[in-house]
Amino acid sequence: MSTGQESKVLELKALRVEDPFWSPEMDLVRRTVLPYQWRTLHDQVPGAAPSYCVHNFQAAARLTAKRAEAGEDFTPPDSTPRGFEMLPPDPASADPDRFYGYVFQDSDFSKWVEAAAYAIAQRPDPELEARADELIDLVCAAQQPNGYLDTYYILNGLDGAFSNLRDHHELYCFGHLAEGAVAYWQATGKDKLLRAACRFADLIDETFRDDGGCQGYPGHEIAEMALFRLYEATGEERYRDLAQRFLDRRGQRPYYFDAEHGETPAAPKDLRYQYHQAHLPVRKQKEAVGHAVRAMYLYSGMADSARLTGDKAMWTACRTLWKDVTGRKMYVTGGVGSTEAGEAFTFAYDLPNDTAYSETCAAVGLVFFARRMLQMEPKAAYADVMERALYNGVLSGMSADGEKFFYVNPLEVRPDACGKDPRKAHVQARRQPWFGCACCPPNLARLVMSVGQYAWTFGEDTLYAHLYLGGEVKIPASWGTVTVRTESGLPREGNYTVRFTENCPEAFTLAVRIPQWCDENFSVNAGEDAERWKKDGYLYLRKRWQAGETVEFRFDMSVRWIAANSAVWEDAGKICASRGPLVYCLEEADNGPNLHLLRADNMLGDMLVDKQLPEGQKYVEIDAVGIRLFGEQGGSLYDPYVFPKAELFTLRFIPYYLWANREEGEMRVWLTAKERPKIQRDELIDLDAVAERHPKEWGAQ
Ligand code: FUB
Ligand code: ZN
Repeated sequence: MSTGQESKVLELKALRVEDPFWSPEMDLVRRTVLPYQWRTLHDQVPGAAPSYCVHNFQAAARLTAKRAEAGEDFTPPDSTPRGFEMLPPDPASADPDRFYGYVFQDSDFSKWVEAAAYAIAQRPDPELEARADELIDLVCAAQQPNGYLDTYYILNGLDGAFSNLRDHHELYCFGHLAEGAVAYWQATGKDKLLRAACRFADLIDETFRDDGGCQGYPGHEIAEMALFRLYEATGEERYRDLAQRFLDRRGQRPYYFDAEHGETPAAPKDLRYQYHQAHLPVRKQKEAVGHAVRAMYLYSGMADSARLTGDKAMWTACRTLWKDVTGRKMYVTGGVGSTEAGEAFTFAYDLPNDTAYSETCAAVGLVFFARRMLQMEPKAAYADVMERALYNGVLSGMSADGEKFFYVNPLEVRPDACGKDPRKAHVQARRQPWFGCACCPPNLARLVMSVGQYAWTFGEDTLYAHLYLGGEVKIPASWGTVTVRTESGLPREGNYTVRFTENCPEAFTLAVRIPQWCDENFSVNAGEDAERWKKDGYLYLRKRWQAGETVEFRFDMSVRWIAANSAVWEDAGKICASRGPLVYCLEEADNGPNLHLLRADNMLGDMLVDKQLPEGQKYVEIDAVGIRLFGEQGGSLYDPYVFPKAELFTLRFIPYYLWANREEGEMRVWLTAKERPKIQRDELIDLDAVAERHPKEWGAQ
């Protein structure tokens, strides 16, 4: 099945980002995050949780060399799988031959190398490339002759390989390895890591064959989308088929994970299946359940499957799941995952702000899912969500100096509660230098460095602009290459310009998304003689463009006050500020303590103020008229109600992604709206009259 509108991701080298907002973010990753992550991989950052990633590869490489010397039957000294190895207090006291850290520690390398690849593709960097090559040599030296490459089992006993697909992460580590390998090959032309990933993929293909092979599938998804990517990069159909096999097996009964662990089967709604999205066959899944990152990666793989295999039922399932995630289970920041228990989805409209999980990786995963949906059908609704997650739930994961990170991204924080309330033990008021489970920072880094591959895709003689980034893109058209340069003022200003640099001998289509947040208030200049139509939130302009021709968009960037669906209990009666793609929040640093006593005024007037953080990030602050209540309700815990005293107050909102870059303090995204005006008893007799007298407040129909 084809939608007839499929589009492709641009080659890494076919795009360059030069953008006042994204270039500094990318430079931050290049200059600070990548070197910092490299040092953490090597356990060289004092005070940060050790990673043991390089340690484990070194130990595995030594063991692999010993095995090669001794012949294949060399047995490591202790081949009993040991379960998770607790981190020793200090890397210096670690046994050099043992595995430490989480079972998925290898993936830290793969994500780092993927981000490094994108950095190199944007701008040659011999030093970074040399570091990457050195690490790649180490990783490849750990690979077994049969292609196996996971240090946990190499060091703890290969006889246990693929024996705990549910909890251990070999297929997850493989997935990240394959993604990193493809990116590095595309960026540098060097295929050493790609060959290693393919050898591992070949072993997995053989191990998991239908006839007589292991019938399992990944406990933590990602291998699916990684295999589709490997297939697209190499053209090797076995990788596509293996990905499809993994998707087809998930949720089939009897449950593989029960058999693997000798557990008694339970009903599909049992959380232990839902956690892995293994409760139902994927085409029958209608609701997002379980671990949010796993879910996002699974749905991304499903969307790839729909596009690359034409599987109609798969596509229908993707659309249904998309609606459930984004229509009922997504925070206004694009974060997903409402509970710390299982890092998971809960139920529709359950979006608590102060206990939110909203893992950075889950927002990253939602961006992956969104881009894949867009590749199937260019609908602005997908890009709106992609943009929401990217500018808010993803970017909030990194500090302005690029040295600290959030794993959990709450929408409301009261710092004293974080340390005292076990229900909020996962919530931090400050970003951390690193994590023992360091999935998020490198995930964020690889996404930021490849943001261009989310901004544009291309179809037949068509360029789609989903996000507004400045830069240059080269698109293959039927007659040759079309090069366009773009400029963007977002998210500060609403201007976006596309300039054609050469004559197009034939008609070519430019399709630009009209963002939901501009409420159709936009102007477009030039391209007047172009054939023009609107479809699914994109404006299409088609003509034989001439060199130098520009198309200029200007989107309305007024402040928008947003309310959540009234089924969201936690947000009832509250509003949140947004401008362009950015969601805003209140911080104690600007508004003083007790943010819970602030109320939005009915007639929020707003003013935009240019600000800059010491790290250089420029942003637009929103100042709006609000009200501060005095928390002087009696002296006892409970007293008779008195109407609260209040004063007018200037509410200062900053972009959510920049919160927690100053002194520690309270933060909240949703603000209680001022109560309705008091009405007289006699007014209640005639509700229509009330509405007439207070049209703004009571919305007379
Ligand atoms: O299990 C690997 C990663 O660690 C997951 O994606 C994150 O949620 C964290 O649990
Ligand atoms: Zn994470």
